[in-house]
Amino acid sequence: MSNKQLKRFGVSMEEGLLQKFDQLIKKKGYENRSEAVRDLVRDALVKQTWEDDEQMVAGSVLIFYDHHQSDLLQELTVIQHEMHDQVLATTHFHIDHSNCLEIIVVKGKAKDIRSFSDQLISLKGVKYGKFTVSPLQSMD
Ligand code: NI
Repeated sequence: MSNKQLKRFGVSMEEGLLQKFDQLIKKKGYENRSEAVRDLVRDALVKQTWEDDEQMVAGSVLIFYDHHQSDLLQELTVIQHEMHDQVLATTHFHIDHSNCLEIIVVKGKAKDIRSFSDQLISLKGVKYGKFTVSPLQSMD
């Protein structure tokens, strides 16, 4: 039996909560409740994967920083070299005279990727940092 076969199930919820859900669906542009629920379930599954230390995950670390900050470029390079097996690509954008935006694509065990991401984002001079996780395979 294909696991892509659609199964129907009933969901009960308070009227007020359902109204808010329908408003959200409209705002986000979903065709129907089913598609919105599927995305919520996928999000929850990816989030759970991310919490399991040994799970393989892929994703990207986005960091925004001032390249004039002393030692920062050196520290960014050292941390990325220490994780050379997990870093798939790094793209650097010179946003203006001082600021840089860097996107680092990574793949590895959740615990290693989390540690890598935390190290980069917490560096002095990094003004904003965000990690986004992606599933490694389709969750259909
Ligand atoms: Ni730059």
